[in-house]
Amino acid sequence: MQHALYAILDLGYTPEQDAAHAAAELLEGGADLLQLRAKTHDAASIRRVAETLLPVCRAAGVPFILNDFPALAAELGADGVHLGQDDGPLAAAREIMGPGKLIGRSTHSLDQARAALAEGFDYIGFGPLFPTPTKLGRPGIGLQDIAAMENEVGRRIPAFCIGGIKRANLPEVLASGARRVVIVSDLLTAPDVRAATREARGIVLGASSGN
Ligand code: TZP
Ligand code: MG
Repeated sequence: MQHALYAILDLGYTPEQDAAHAAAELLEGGADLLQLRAKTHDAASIRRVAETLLPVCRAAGVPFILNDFPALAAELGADGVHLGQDDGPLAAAREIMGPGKLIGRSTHSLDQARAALAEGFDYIGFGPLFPTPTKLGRPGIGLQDIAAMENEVGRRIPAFCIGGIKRANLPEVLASGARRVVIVSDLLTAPDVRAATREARGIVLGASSGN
């Protein structure tokens, strides 16, 4: 299965100077998409970090996605941009990014997932499934809508469950119907990022064998 494990290099967990090394470990561990997420950094530092991550992703043949900033993503030559519910319509980002780029949307309900599919996004995030310190202030949406979301949306565009997912609860998330996941803190805070990523990937792919 393509793009089953989406990793986010979040500068809230990884200091700027360690970002390229952590990204390399995520990719060596088998992450097959990488996003840079930086909620409290200025544009200059995001640009600086992105410029170190891009060649790491290129060397691994993994798409590099920038969170939040379509213009910067386009300027850097990123492979895509990720937009939240409040980050504007797809058409505006598509216009800025040009053709052939991945544009993803965060969704927090089945209705929002349906809307993102209808609008034409290339992929969605769906969650947070569980409350998570990585995205404070958002309630967990639980596991009960995953199967319907996969059936309606995930069969048409890649749908990544996200939020509070860890290796420890991954089997439960997959058993609820998830086929692709984003994992942030459980990988970035692991003593061995590469080994943790490899383990997570093994769990996801194990569940999808035969699909
Ligand atoms: N969007 C919904 S939950 C989340 C984002 C960016 C954070 C997921 O991080 P973690 O550490 O895997 O819970
Ligand atoms: Mg955003």
